[in-house]
Amino acid sequence: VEASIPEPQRAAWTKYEFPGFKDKDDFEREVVRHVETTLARSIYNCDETAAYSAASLTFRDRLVKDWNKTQQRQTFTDSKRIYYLSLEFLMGRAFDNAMLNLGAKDVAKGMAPLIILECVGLNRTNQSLEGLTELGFRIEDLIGQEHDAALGNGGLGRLAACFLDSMASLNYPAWGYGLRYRYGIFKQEIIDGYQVEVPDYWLDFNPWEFPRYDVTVDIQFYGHVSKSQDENGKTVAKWEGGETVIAVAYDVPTPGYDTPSTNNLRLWSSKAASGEFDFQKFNNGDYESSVADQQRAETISAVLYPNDNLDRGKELRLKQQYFWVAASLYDIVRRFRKSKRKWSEFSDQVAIQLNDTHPTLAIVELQRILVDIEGLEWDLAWGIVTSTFGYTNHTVLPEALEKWPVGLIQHLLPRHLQIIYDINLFFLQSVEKQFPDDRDMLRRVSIIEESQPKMIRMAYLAVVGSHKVNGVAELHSDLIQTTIFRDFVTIFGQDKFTNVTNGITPRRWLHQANPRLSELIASKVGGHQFLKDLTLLNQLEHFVDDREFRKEWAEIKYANKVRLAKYIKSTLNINVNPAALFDVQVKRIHEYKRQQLNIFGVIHRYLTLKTMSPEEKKKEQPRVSIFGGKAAPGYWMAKQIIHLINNVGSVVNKDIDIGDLLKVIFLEDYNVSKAEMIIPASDLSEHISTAGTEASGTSNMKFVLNGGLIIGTCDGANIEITREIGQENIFLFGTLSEDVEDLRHAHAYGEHFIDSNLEKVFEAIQGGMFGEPNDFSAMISAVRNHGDYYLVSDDFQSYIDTHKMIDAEYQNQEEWISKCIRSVARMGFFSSDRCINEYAEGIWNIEPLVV
Ligand code: GPQ
Repeated sequence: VEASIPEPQRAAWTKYEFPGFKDKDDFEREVVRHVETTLARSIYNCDETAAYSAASLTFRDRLVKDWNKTQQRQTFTDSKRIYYLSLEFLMGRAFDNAMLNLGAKDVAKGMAPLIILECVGLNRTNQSLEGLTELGFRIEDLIGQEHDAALGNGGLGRLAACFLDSMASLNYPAWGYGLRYRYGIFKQEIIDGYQVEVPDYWLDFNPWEFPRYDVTVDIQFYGHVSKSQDENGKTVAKWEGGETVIAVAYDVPTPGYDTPSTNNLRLWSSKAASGEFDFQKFNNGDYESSVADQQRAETISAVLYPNDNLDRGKELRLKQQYFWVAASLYDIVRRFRKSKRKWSEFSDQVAIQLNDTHPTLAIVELQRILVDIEGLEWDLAWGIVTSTFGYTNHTVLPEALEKWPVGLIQHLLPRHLQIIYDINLFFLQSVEKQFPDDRDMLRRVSIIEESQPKMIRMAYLAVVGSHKVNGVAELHSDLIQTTIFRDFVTIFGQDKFTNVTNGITPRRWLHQANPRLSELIASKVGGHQFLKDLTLLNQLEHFVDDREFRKEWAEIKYANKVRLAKYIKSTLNINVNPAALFDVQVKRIHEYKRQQLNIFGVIHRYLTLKTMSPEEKKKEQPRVSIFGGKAAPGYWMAKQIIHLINNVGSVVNKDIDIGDLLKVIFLEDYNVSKAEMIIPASDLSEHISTAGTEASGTSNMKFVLNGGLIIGTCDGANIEITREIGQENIFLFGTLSEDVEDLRHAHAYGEHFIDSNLEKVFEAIQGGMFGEPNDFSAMISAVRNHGDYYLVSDDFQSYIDTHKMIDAEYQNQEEWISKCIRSVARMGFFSSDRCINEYAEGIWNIEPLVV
């Protein structure tokens, strides 16, 4: 690295290299410096926001050093890099994570009294010891100042964030590429029981991003293609005209845990090519249209589409996709070019992973660059393309599979449409050769769906253009191979398809979210090494019967529940008993995830309690049913579900007959930071999707890792969690995925039985017990009259039976705690480190690079 600095200057550069901070004193000095100079505030009038800012900037300085070193090392060793293309990165907060990953949180904690004292202008000497201790905890308040980076909808976006953490922690040279939305996922407010969406403007002060105004890419849209012959008689295509928008890079350092490796997440922001605005128009008095171009350009990266597991096919979304993909590929190719290697070595240097089909245009764009701009032969280029890309599928739900109208692509990306047609032509020709007698096969696997209008099937394009296709849990990977990609398995062979079961980072989801549990575990398994090798958790099995250990374990869970109870009190003014069983379902609201099944079960519980005598009630297990999650703004049924949950809560929570036996809570605005508080407080969590619909689920892993048990269906990663922790430690119920089709078919032919317990629930709703019955008639009708696609009625009885069993088991706290401890001990498999290592070895062919 040093060799790049000319000899005469080298001494000066190394002599004055920024030292960072080493101890508490250094750290405090840096914080004060940032308050005084960077923020230009007096240390005596700075508030918590400023204190947060200064502390963040101090950590950021440390991070930047590691980040620069990492990038330099990657450049000079010219190592293969993995580029993770994702339209969503649900990062949450960065400050606490940076402190923990740098291993310097204790240094910061030690100085917390200083920050706070100076900042609120208190006199240190007048403070009692108690006050000091109390002030020392205020680091949590500083953490609370940070706005979540909520550039994602749910599991898919959070998975990308966990992957960044693992890739850095494992020292893989990796870049994330995404969009810098000005508005992340909306903030949810609940007003009169209804969801209301509020924009999430999060960029007021964001110390974690670095604008790179010098790193820009011109992105072209619309226009036309002209074809001509070159001197050798070869046809060359030229994409001309149209409009240009500029992509500006914003870089976010992503630190690994206990390693200097700090990778880069590059987010693109859109900006008008014509500079500020059109002065000509402005001077002519046409102010509105003078800013229109600028606004139109900036609109591209303005807002995250708030749909989860749904494709809405909006033109602006397609623009976002191409804008981000083209900027990222330009950047990747530019970096490759610097190495002066031959194009045939491209995939030795570059691996690109497509997080779902959203970045599938990258396949077409790389082919375009190689053929149209670099002049490579089609077949050679296509070989490079397919060996570069890997594609991860995250759903089999038909409404989520992306399709774009041919006409729209023709209009927006005329050259890309031609390339897609050629890719399809060559693909179908090879299929025809392979299966000459199967005409229907061609229709089925064509990238172009011959519908009205014709549509481009992005998942098929992704499969054809990648060398590996993976699902995200075993069941899901089996399902894609037998359903949506079945023909492609026949064509390409089994080897192209694989499974990589999802994982989660134990740094954020245990160490950061549940620090006391992390410390307790560390004290038993030989320190914090388990955070880097989660299989070390298995040593906890030796302590299942250790009385002291169990006691502390239970205390920690209780303390986490108390914290959540306080939060519920402060936000909703509802008292919940921390000794009750906390039963949690937090995730996006979706019919397939079946929050409706849960709330019907809660209503059944309420009705049952209402029929009980005081003596009978005494034997009942008190429960708090906690819900949280956002509905896509246009998803009417999901909003009805939220409404029903809230209405049930407002009836049940003030029913004095019921008291602590049942409380129903809807937590507003579920997000990453709230998850960090809620998950450690759960006794039981619900992962109850209709079998075969939830590709994996990842919060299921987080809940178990934090010492909670699961009620779940045989779906997604629940199945592998069961395999790992043992079926005695999980409450499974419901239809198996292989029976789902038959049941749906049977419903369609009228063989549909709704048992009396569910009938009673429906009657209560329709009788107006929870507000205007018409508000919920569609929900009931979906089950009763419209085929019950999600099999709520089929699974209802076994669901409530299982809950009954859970009540009984929870009363035996000793046995319950044993189950929790054993489960945690067996969760090692679900680290995203394991998952990333599998990608690295099986798909990316990439090695770690220690900085
Ligand atoms: N997932 Cl297709 C999303 O969060 N959003 C989406 O649009 C799609 C999938 C989830 C999926 O529902 C979960 O089962 C997975 O655990 C998660 O992706 C990560 O793979």
